Amino acid sequence: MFQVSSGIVKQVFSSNMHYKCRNDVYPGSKISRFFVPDDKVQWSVHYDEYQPPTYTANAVFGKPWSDPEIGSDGFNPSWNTNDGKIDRTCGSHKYEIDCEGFPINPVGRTGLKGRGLLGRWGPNCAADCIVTRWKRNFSNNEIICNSETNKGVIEFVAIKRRDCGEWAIPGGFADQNEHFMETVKREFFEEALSHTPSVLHKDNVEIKEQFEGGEEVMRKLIDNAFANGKLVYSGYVDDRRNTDQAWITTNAVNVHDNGVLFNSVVFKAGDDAVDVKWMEVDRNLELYANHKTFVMATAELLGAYV
Ligand code: RP5
Repeated sequence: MFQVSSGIVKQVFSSNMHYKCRNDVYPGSKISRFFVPDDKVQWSVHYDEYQPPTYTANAVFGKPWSDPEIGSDGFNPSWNTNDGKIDRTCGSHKYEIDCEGFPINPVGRTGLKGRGLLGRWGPNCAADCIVTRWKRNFSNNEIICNSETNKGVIEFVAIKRRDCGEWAIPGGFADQNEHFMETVKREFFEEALSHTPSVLHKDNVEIKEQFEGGEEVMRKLIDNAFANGKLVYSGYVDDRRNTDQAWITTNAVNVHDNGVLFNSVVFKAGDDAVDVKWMEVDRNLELYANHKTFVMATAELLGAYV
């Protein structure tokens, strides 16, 4: 269905560390996580004192996008598999299930049990897109190069998250049965173009005005650009909502524009985003979760300055 070429696929699992889901008050709550120092993150290291609190936000229960409690009648999740509706895989790595039937965070301790704000036990599949273009000189349209490395500089579309005010790449959770290429496109339209698929209709006046050259043409160009997207990262996200028993995974896709397409698009923040802009790739970037890793993998793939 989708031709997804893989660039540099980076996977972050047990050999790596997570930071953003430790040692803080859990978002949207007053629950403090149990303190987990760096050297006690890995499950293989004994931490006899470890007694994390359990928390699942009320908003999670009974939603179409959330699981029932572990042990509930009729709830028999197929861990580590994609049953066609819900993807419970975690990249190419398998996660363990404890003796009480709870999936175990593959990176390690987070200081909290339960699901927090996440709907699924174990992996919660998201998808992210890194829409890039070369940074060009306005006067002669030449690519601007970094003076030390002489490599071209790229810019990417960043959104400011409504929940925490941090800059991020556009992304969101996959709907049931949804291929991640569909998720990235949908999320990009929702967060960076302020349009949900329901209003992406060819007779929509607002979108016609937004796109020079006609909405139909622009839709095709954007579809083409996304169809040529390259998978740059697949795996664990160091998200502040992760717990010992529920965590976010993503497929991050690069959509590179050689300069004609997204220049004619007026970005407008929508849905979970309050702002949107082109941001330059730089070593000192600060982004939500581990989105910087995905952006850096993209720059590497494009042979750009990192
Ligand atoms: C991150 O949270 C993912 O990388 C994705 O960008 C995002 C999904 O959550 P929402 O933006 O839908 O809250 O972990």
